[in-house]
Amino acid sequence: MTLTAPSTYKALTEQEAIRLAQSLDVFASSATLQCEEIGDGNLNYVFRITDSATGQGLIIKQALPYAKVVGESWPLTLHRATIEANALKLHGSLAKGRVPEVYATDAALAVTVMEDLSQLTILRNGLIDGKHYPKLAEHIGSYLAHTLFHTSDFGLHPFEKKRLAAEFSNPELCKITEDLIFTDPFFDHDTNDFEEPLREAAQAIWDNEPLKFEVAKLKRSFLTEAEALLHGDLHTGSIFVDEDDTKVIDPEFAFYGPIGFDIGLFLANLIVQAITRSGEERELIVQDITQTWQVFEQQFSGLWESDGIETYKTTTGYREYAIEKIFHDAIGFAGCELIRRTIGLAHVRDLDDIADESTRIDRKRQTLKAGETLIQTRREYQSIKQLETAIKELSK
Ligand code: SR1
Ligand code: MG
Repeated sequence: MTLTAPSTYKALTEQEAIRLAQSLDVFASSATLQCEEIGDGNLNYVFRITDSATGQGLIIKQALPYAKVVGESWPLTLHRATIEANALKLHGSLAKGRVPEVYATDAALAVTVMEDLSQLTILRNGLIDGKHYPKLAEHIGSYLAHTLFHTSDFGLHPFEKKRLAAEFSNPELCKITEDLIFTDPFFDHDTNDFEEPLREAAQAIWDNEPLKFEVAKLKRSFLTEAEALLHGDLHTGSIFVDEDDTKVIDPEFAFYGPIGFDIGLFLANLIVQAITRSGEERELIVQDITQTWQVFEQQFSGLWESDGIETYKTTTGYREYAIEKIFHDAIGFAGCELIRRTIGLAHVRDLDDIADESTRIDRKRQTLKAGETLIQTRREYQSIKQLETAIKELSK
């Protein structure tokens, strides 16, 4: 689909977003279109355009030349819109049905036009409301297995893999993750943000040299291990859901990195939910964590057998070694995500919206403790059931 757009960047107004939508071959020329800016993320504008008569809609997402969460003082590449659109297309071809359809893109305007998913709910919002999504673990486990296997050297010719790694070079967005997940929360840095009662716990992290040594190793893995094309920011705000469907959105942080990173971020955001819930509701989330890993492991192993191209794929122990590395990396990355969501720059509503201060601080202390434990003990877990037991203990 062609987009008639100016050839230079300009932040769209709602009226301009409507005009852009009218230039696409989607709505009837007589249609009355309405526009609403619905972006609640940290970085972009998201316009929903709707035909008032039919209810038919589409999404126009536009990157801003700065990080919306901080303002114009934090400039940010517009190229992330192209990275996001291309990652959506590639991941959508590998994990069928799990990603919104891209209708059109414009690199100069940093715009992606895509499927409207407003019949679904952002997973984080649904989870905070106490909902449970029965297909979530199956869908995300499968999405992870297919996107990560088929973009790795296990499933892709090395020429194509290196071409993709170059295409998805994303240094500015990676630097955000390097700083906000792997560095700043582990030092007394001015980007950190936490309530005063957490200072002692934060200081204990900054003083914990063995912990920081482990985080340094995880950061090095993130910096250097180009294993597969990651989503790069797979938290529960990057997923739309309902009872039957799951769609992964927002891969603007996509790049070639360690396979365990996407898995770890997703699991960490479920662990936050396990910590904020109790009883049967907590049990359901813990089961989702276990099932996500089990589905990932089973399908990744299946793809290894059916589609693997690595000559060593049948060498005794190699598949188990590769999967164990992913498991231990994921647990460590989950630990870093738990800590940064608690004392770093970018928080989560799951914790911040707990109205009662003493409960909120207790839950945040638990999240920090869970993060530290997972980072430091990650190599001790030999099975998902062992990890499940630890998560139950840490979230009590
Ligand atoms: C300045 S961006 C802050 C966070 O928002 C994104 O969703 C990423 O998680 C990033 O770390
Ligand atoms: Mg995002």
